[in-house]
Amino acid sequence: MNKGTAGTPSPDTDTSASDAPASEWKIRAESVKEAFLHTYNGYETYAPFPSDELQPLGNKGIQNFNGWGVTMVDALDTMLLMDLTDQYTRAVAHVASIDFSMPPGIFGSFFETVIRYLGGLLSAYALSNEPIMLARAIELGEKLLPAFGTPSGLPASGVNPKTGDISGFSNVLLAEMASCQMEYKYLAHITGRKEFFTAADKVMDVMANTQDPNVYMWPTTFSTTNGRSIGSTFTVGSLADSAYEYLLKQYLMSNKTETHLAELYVSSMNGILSNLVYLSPTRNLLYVTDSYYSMPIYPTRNFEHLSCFFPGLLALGVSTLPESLLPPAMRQLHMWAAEGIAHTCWIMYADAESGLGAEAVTFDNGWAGKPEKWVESVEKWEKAGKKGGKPPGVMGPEEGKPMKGSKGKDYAINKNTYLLRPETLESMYIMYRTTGESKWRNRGWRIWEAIVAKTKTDSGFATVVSVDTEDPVRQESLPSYFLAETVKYAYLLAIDSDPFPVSEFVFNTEAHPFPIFQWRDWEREKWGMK
Ligand code: DMJ
Repeated sequence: MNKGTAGTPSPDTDTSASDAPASEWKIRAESVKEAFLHTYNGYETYAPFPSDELQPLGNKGIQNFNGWGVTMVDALDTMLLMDLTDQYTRAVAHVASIDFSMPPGIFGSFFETVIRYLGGLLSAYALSNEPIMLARAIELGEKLLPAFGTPSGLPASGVNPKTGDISGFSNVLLAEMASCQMEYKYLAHITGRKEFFTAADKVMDVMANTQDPNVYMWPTTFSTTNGRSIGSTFTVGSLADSAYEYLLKQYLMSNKTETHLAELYVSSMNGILSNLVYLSPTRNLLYVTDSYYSMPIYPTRNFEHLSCFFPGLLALGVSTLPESLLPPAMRQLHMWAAEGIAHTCWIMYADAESGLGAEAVTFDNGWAGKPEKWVESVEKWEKAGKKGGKPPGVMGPEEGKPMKGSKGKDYAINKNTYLLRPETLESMYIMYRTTGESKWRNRGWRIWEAIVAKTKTDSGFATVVSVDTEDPVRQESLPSYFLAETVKYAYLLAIDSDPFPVSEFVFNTEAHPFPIFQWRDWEREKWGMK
């Protein structure tokens, strides 16, 4: 029995006022490590390399991400973090033997291959200095480069690493095109090879030239033929998410030198806060949503689990950006939004009968019209004398309690699954590490307890349906990001000191830590860096 996770989870308890002693956190960290081992043993036993993922009910392997052992590669740095030497040693041998090929006519997802495989190899290299990790990362980076061979230079959605053929019907999603820069730039830096830098950085030029002048965001789809946006909606969730994340993170990874990207980050965050953030009608829950295409923007009120990385991103920006890029009033607004939305992300779990957050909900403002934008509510609150010290949507200690039952919650679940996703734990971790407030650590821990109680199987963990019931039904799926991200964030929350402080590391969107580095003068000059 995992000591730290025994018993029924009680995610509906607001534990913000209490904290466990250090000895208890030690036990909790050990229990997360046991959860990793339980799952990885299941993978090694029933879905051995090069299986991609374990099917956690039937105890079989499945090839769903190129057939190169994605669970193993995605989990390399978690093994290093947890000092799992035996597992890592076996994995090194597997990495050496991966056959990065694919039959002609088959295409791997450029985005997934970059964030999971390339990101996994690169961070394993950064943490272990193991030469084979770098050798395989270089090989994979080269094999994926043909993706950029479109007329616009935007990467194609799919690529065959053996033939170099590309696919994707001339369209690419915002997240797909703008979430390869950390990986390719770090690869460029450690190899000294310009082609890795220029291919990825060209996408940033397109971003700079296509930011919508009204809302300071980017639509979700682009043409790889002419480099223009063709999407019709704005969102920070699915299809877009990590594009916004990588703007800040490239700046941080380059030791705060790629300032033009930080500027794009700040203006786009302001655009999101001004256009996509709303309050629920009675509970004052702050949420970020998507827009139907219309000017001015009309909110769908859809709120996705995927968007729960957003409060953590805002908090990371607040804790790292200098005043010249994020002046005090703006910084305060970003932090309020981070606090308010992180609270709502936690509430999604704490409200649910299972203790697990739904994949997506729809907020109902109770009237047919357009809800008031949060920034307008903040303005009114300021004009009225800043009652209570915190604006609407940012909860004081006695506010914003979880609720059970189907009535009065201000939202209805529209996708009733929990897919073992990491975003809320990620934000709890960043909120805790950047603010030092233990309520985020405690809330994250309650979430982790619910995950263990409701999704564990004999061989691993499983995605579930019906999070609004006490006993959600387990499904035949265990995505590789569970070991790469969800388990890693739970562990990082539980251990005492952070091995990846924001002053030294930046995570890619698959939670692979990359070290912060300084571009050398010759790189800046020869590669024509801004
Ligand atoms: C992960 O693969 C990455 O975090 C990605 O950016 C989007 N979400 C999934 C996990 O939910």
